[in-house]
Amino acid sequence: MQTVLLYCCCQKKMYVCLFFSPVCEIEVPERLSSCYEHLQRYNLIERCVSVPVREGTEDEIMLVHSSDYLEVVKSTEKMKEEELQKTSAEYDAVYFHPTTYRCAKLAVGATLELVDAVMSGRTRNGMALVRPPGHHSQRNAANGFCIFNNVAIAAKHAQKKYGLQRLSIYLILIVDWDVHHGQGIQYIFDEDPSVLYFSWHRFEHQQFWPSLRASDYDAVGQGKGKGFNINVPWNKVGMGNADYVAVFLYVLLPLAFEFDPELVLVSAGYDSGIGDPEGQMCATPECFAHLTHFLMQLAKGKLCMVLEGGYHLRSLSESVCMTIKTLLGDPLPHLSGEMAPCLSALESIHNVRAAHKQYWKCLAYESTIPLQDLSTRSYQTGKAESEQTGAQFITPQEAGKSHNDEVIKTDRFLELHMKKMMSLKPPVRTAVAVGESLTHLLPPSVQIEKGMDAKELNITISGFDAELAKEEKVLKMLAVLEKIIKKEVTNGLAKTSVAPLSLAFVLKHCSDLNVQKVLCVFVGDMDMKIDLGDGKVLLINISAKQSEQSNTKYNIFFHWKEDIETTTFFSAVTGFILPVAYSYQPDLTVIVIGHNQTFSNDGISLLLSLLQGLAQSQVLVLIQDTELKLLQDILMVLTNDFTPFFGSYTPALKENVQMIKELRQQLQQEWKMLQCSGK
Ligand code: Q9C
Ligand code: ZN
Repeated sequence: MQTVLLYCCCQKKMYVCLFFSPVCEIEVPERLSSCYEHLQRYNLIERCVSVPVREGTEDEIMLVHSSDYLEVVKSTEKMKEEELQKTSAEYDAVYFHPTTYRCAKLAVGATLELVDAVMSGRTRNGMALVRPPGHHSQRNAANGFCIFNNVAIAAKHAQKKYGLQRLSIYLILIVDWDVHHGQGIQYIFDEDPSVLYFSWHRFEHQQFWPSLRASDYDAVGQGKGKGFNINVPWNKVGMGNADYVAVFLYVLLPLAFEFDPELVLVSAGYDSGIGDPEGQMCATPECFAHLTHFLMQLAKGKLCMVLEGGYHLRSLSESVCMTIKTLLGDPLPHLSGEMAPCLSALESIHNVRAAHKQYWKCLAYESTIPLQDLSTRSYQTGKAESEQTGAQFITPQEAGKSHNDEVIKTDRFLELHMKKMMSLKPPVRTAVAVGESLTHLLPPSVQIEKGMDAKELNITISGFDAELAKEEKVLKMLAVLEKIIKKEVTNGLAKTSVAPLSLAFVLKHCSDLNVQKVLCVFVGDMDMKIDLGDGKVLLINISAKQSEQSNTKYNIFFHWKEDIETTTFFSAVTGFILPVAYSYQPDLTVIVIGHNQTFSNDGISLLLSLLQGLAQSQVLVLIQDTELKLLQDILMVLTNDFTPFFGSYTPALKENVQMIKELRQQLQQEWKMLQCSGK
């Protein structure tokens, strides 16, 4: 399965603003050519399938826009400079050029080709690199550099073409991570419950463009569409990786999984990235890899990225590369910086959750009191919070001196960062150690471990364990582990008959090989305790049995009460396990899957899939003898051959939600990503 790339290259050096317009001077052709050059440099072009672009038709454009407006745009094709300027002035922050109409049609067409490639199953996912952007444009108006609403047209097109075929409503999720509010998309789907629109945006209590009341968190949709519009206002600049990940974990992902879309469209603007003059935010390029990875878990991986904003050429280009690399299934990069969301972000998260409580089961036990007052107060004093700001790298305030200094600093930072990042890709994805009887059932892409001898492995286990360590099974398992650590493979799986003992061997070997931080997740009815007290191992025990042991920072027991239906412990994954894991930032993840009757294969697969975002995707799965289906599901996730469906959403038991809440409170000083409220 592949990733498709659409690139509107005909626009090079053509479609520019011809007259003096300080507002528009950042929207330039180099935005696209720079992305393309970076993609070439990292050899990503040849790894994608390139599809030629076409013009969108008038009918397609009129899925969203009025014919009157279409005629206005069409008429600009023949205009002279003066007229162009006059027409441009009729809209907010827009410029027209004689090629605007043609380029805008190509942007629509490219987006639709992308959707068709993904919907037809010809490809798993893809990205359209287009200009002009679309998310501000409205039925009757151009706005904010946007002429036609590419993503909104794509949603209507997909519903028309693929919804009717199946005689059912076709649910679509639109994620708008551009730093501006895509008010155009919000207006178009405001009353439509079949399109869930999510947008985060620089807002600063309505001071920031487009300064609309309708951009705040309490705009939840109208009429039948109530609950299907999610706005996350950023009331401060300087938001960074931790803030973005926190919003995904606590707002977008729970709602998106409950919504269960069949297609995900992303208004992928990169003005929310570090160094952007419009956004003034601090998220690094690798953050977009993680956001992409999260979204790949939805809709069986049917994910279409469409470029919107992004005006710092280097930041934009590197972030686009990270996005495409992730779509292709490469290992994820480390997220840099301390993982702790800032107070202002926590307030926004709290407020959105409160505003949506009545529409979503996953928020049923939320508090309802908005924190507007608190937030307004901190804005009025205008002071940055002392303990944590979202700004882990370079805040505009910090750089302070001159814009130029800031740009240079950001550039140097990006250069260093990307060098590391792009070297990430072992030739083999998955190594497996299983008994002979199973090898014929393995997918062809996996490397079957033949086993090394103890000398090669440098095992220094002595005494009691020495004999056991010589066993073939153990040796094979350690060989897989060693390949992961040495980055010869990305991940691995080993069957084991005694999981706790195997884990002990694994941890000993990790320590010998100097792995600093190992995240261990135990799933099943076991009761493990490994608190070495040095923080080198963090153990999360997920069990249906109540444990006698009490929680410590590095030894966490997670008692998931048995459900009548098999539990997809989704809320535990996004609400607890991932926040702890992202706070810890491990170098290796070991997942042990024991005997259990409680947890569904879907739940386990989803957990594993999401944990691949950590530790540069280096994961070792130890699996105790269980059914073959689970083994196959796990291999499917590890090899990334295709994206499974992780089951539909079942709301968690009240006891379980309560348990998560308590654990979160208990541990949120230690693991900062567990905070999800500004209270
Ligand atoms: N004083 C996109 O990123 N700024 N559009 C207007 C007016 C316009 C951004 C400032 C920013 C438009 C797609
Ligand atoms: Zn933007």
